[in-house]
Amino acid sequence: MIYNEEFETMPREALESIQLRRLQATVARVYNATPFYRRRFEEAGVAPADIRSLSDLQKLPFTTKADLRDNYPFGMFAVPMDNVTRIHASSGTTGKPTVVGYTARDIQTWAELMARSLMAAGTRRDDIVHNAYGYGLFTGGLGVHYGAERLGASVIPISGGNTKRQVMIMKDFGPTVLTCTPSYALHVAEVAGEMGVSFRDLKFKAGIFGAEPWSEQMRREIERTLNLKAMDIYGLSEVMGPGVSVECIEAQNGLHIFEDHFIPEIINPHTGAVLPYGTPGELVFTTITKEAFPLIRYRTRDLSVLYPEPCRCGRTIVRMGRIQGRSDDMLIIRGVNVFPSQIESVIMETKHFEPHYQLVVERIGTLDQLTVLVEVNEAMFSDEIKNLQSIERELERNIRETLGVAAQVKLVEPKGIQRSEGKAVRVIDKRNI
Ligand code: DLL
Repeated sequence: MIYNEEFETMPREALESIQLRRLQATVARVYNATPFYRRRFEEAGVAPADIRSLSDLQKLPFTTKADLRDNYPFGMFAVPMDNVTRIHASSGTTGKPTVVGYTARDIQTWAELMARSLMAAGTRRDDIVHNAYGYGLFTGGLGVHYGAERLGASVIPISGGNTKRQVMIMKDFGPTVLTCTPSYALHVAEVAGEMGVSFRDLKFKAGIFGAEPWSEQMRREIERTLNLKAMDIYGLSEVMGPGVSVECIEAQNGLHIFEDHFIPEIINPHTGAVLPYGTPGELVFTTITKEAFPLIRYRTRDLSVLYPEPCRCGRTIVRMGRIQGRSDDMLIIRGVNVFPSQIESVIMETKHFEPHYQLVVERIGTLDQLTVLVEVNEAMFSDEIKNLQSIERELERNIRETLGVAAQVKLVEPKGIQRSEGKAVRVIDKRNI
């Protein structure tokens, strides 16, 4: 089902003419309201009047996370503070958070796009949404919350954490849609198991998971253990929060980007050159309706690919492939580039393992050493040492053969890897310490 038929299934030509009009308005607005953009545009020798077609977008300079940091906290807002009704922030791994602002209208737009997302992923008005994304500065909790309300579903604002209580509420309230990070979904399932509660007896039909990278193999594992259909939702605070793109339940073939609000591009992360549809690279977004915090050509660092063909669900908006990793997550181990999600795929394809792992990178002398910590279950852990060792060697071989990288595998006892209530920590990089 489609929440906003008009905009989600609009003929491309009509959509593109709306995009151009909105882009021109946004560019004029940021040029006049935000000294940062005026300076940047002047440096690039471009003025709002130069944007005459959508391809002129390429004349505009990129915006990066460093620009946001330099203007911390509110320097890039394009409206006076008395028009800002909400502030969110995303905690970076280092230093200050990235701060974003919303006007009342921005919040309305976000609610609409989240309503579209939830419906695309299979949510209906009579569903009960168990929303275990964190409420607070993180955009996940409140983003889903407003969307579920806009759609007319019932929302349980449980937030993350206190997992046993979550399981009790799942049993008693009978929610039908679960929203949280994929890693937390697995953790909830594990705690439910310990409490003697099976997901087969719960009422979930779908889970709408995002906010962290996850592989196709992880999706299958979640679908198996939680007995629901696992849908992928993408977004980032800077651009809005969750609801920038989402899979549709009909085709589940890439994530539909709400192009009447965001213009996506894919660029070569090294040269900045715009790449054609179908070529993988770094996702760049320009927001064309946001008021408080418009972003021009924001480099997300997320790696994906765009597919323009219309989907059989009827949506005409472009689709992006599952996020393949972040360019700044890429590990270079003795010259070989690897993304944590690729290791995850190999782990999940090798039998024996629990879906809990962590990658540790160390520098020994001048060489990087990658250690893969993977959990095994109770039964296996009490197995003979030599069997465990042969399982370790098997995974090492699979990683080497699939990714061409030498890793050391260490099996970890059950629960040996820390569980997350939000975004899982998959990589521990000891090289900078
Ligand atoms: O994680 C917003 C969100 C909340 C998305 C709930 C989906 C669900 P940030 O905290 O700013 O915002 O983190 C954004 O998370 O640049 C990606 O690297 C990663 N990410 C988000 N969704 C996905 C996904 C939210 N479906 C950063 N797959 C982004 C892979 C994702 N990575």
